[in-house]
Amino acid sequence: MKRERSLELFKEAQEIIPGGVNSPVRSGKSVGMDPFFVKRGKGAYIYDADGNAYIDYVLSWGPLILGHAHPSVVDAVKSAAEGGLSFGTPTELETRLAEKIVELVPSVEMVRLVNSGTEACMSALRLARAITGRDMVIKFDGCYHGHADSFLVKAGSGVATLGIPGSPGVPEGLARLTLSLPFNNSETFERAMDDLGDTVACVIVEPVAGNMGCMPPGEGFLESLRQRCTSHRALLIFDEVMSGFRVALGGAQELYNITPDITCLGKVIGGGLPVGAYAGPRKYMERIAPSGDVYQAGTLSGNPLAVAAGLATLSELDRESFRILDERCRRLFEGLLALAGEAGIAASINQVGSMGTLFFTDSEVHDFESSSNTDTGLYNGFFREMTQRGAYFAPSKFEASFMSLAHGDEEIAKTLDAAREALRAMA
Ligand code: KE4
Repeated sequence: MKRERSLELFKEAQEIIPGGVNSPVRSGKSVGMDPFFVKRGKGAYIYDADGNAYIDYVLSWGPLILGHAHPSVVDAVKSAAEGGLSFGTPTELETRLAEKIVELVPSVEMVRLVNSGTEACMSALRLARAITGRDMVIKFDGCYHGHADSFLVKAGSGVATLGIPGSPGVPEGLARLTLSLPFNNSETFERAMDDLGDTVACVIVEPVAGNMGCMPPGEGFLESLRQRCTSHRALLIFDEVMSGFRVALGGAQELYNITPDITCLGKVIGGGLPVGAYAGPRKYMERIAPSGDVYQAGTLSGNPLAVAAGLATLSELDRESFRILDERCRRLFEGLLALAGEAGIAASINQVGSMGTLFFTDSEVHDFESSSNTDTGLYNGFFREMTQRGAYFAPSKFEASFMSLAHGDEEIAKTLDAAREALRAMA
């Protein structure tokens, strides 16, 4: 597959954009392959600057649940644009999108729209600290909540030691207010809450994690978070930026029947344009300015084009959509697992709704440590072999791959044919 034009564009970009990309994971650094530059997308496919076609399993990292350039989304954005791009005043469609989110997400009575998942999570954290008057945050290793300082924290040396900065520029003093614990380990979490619970403002979790590969919650884990947060009067924040409208119509909170105090959303609710949201019961959300005293603001929050794209996307989704997505995604990943077995390559899969990951390991993957221990070389080899054959999976073993409603039987068959050859070439 020739990629001369992408290589030229990448060289140019690297001169004036850090790493040549506007978000690190796009660089392909972790899979040892320079990125291709995309010119357009349609349905399940993207087409690069050299005219190569790929079945897209990244889907802009989750937002495109309907596939690329869905007619009703494109039409909604076009007609919004004809009326002007941004006003900095309230517009009716923002209320309609908030209404849709309230209708579909069980725990939500009120919504504040922002521009990204990062903004949603950092604002939810500020709200939780204001409501409880406490500073401590508990998160989980391998979960990603955007790049706000309080979340760029590595687990301390010992399991229960306070956080250390996960990036230069994050102040020690701030990192120490975040405790990062092993995901899916209820016992460690409960011990930490017994010790610190009354100083904890919130526990934030990806209820189905997608930033250490796809990682479903283990038996009783979410229940333990809910129970301990209630008993210690800490807020439980579900970061559903990725799992929202991706694992079920009502997100992971519907799928696992757990009620969080605050929900963070993004990706699908913008349909590919920049929208994030944090949401929850009225009693909490009314604390947000200007109805309350917790400040948060944004020039382009609720932008008319972004809201039009999000509303058009959500309006196409129903419970049948998620039955179809789950069936197809399961068929794809079970097919990949079987082909790895045929090639004599140890593998395991995690799949929930329309997201999944093929891990190269002979054991079950249930947390960040077991995900880290999977074979990176084999994953990267699989990624490169599949991309060469026109199937674009997540360019990192720590990312999830996604399907859209545009991925049908033909795409699954073509992908499994490519995987049969790829895995044989790797064996
Ligand atoms: P954004 O600020 O990137 O819109 O959202 C941050 C975020 C928050 N919460 C979860 C669960 C997320 O997955 C994300 C962002 N996801 C990454 C991919 N794992 C976005 C891709 C990127 O960083 O370029």
